[in-house]
Amino acid sequence: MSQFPKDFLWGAATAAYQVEGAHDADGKGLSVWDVFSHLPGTTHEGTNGDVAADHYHRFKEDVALMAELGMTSYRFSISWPRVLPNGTGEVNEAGIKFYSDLIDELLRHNIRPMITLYHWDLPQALQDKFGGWAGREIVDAFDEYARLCYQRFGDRVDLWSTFNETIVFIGMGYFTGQHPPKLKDPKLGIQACHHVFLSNARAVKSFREMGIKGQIGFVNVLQPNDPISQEPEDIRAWEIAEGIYTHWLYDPVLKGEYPRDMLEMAQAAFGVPEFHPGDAELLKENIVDFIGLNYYKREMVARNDDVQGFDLNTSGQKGSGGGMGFKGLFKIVKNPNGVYTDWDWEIYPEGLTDAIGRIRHRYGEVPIYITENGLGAKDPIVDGAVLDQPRIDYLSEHIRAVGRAIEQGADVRGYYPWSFIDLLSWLNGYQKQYGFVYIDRENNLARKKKLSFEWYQKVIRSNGDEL
Ligand code: BGP
Repeated sequence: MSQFPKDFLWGAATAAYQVEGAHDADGKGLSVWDVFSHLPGTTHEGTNGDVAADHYHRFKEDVALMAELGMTSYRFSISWPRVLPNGTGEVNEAGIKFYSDLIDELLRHNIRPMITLYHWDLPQALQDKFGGWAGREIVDAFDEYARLCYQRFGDRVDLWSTFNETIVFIGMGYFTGQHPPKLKDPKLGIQACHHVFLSNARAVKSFREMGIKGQIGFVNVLQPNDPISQEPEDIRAWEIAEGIYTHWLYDPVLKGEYPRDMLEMAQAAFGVPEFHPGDAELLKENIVDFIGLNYYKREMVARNDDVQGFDLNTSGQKGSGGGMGFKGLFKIVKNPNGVYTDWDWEIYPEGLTDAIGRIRHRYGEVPIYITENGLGAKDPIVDGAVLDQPRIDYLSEHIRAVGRAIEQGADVRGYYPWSFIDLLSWLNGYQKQYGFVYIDRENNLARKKKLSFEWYQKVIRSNGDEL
């Protein structure tokens, strides 16, 4: 008997910049990623999302494949500059129509849409106007954008999340300089992060004020860090890492306040975040309905004897760089006994059960969706077939890990592997594949089902029994 509830959602995820292409079609404005990826030396061999999977033009074909796969939900993001080319003001009706048609197509196939409002493609116009997330004006701009989306799509969509992985777009954008806006300025980064939390709270408030029927959440990547040893210095380093990776990112949206120890540390070191009157109440009154949890890997934490104070160098791993400016207080090290992917991400399924357990321990019984989980690999093609057995192994172990969390009593409501189709990996181009569907980039972006497609079909059909 399956541990998964009868109405458990079996989905898959994508994000606008990584899948849509059509980066300047039909009145769309440029995003910070459209600009950044065209700067020399920013991405793997200069790859960008200009075309990506061309999902913008082929969404009907893609939704038909989702239906064939048996998906009951699809997590995708809206490109802010596609619907509001300047970030605020004039609406691009062609952009609205694209999402509206996509939603209708999904519903026609009984696939429940889950929308992410912000998956990193900020309108460049807002970056230029007031410094993007670093400017307080962003809070009003985001609210305007969120309201537009609720108004146009809220009649048909009942699962929403505001932000995807703040630690990554703020950490890599403001601490390590690997993402737009390419800064290494922790003070600004912490303030920008505060604006993200305020924007989330305002968008949650609007969602409720507008009476949208459904739930709204916040998505973080959660790598349960473990200390490399039980020595007190490593344990202390791990506590700080946990404070930054988890408490800093979930407390403001689930408890409506910052973790006190981390807040004191940030204010002592950088004098931020700066609060305006009403900020604390706004956070307190607008906690989210659910959390989305993205999980790929574990990271091991050790004391950092190499640097004094703050170190902004990155270990080269996404999500580990920067550590919100406190990386000097710990470092990420390799697990000598770990199993790693070709991109050096530790494969550790137990970590997913563990991550869910840590959330329940700190925040109680909050509904959880696993909004991303997957294996990035160069899939072998043998006689024309895409044989991604390692992906099947990875996903089945992680689904088992979700099942164990449910057995322990966790309220997990859905699972969205990353990703439905092969798409752009932000800094790694198209060579790091995640999809159930392969895209032949030499042959007019033809879609081809991988071995994992058939496997996931069975998983869904058996509600997680046949792994
Ligand atoms: C998450 C992002 C996704 C996706 C995934 C895989 O952090 O939310 O957008 O990119 O990671 O990461 P990568 O493409 O770097 O392997």
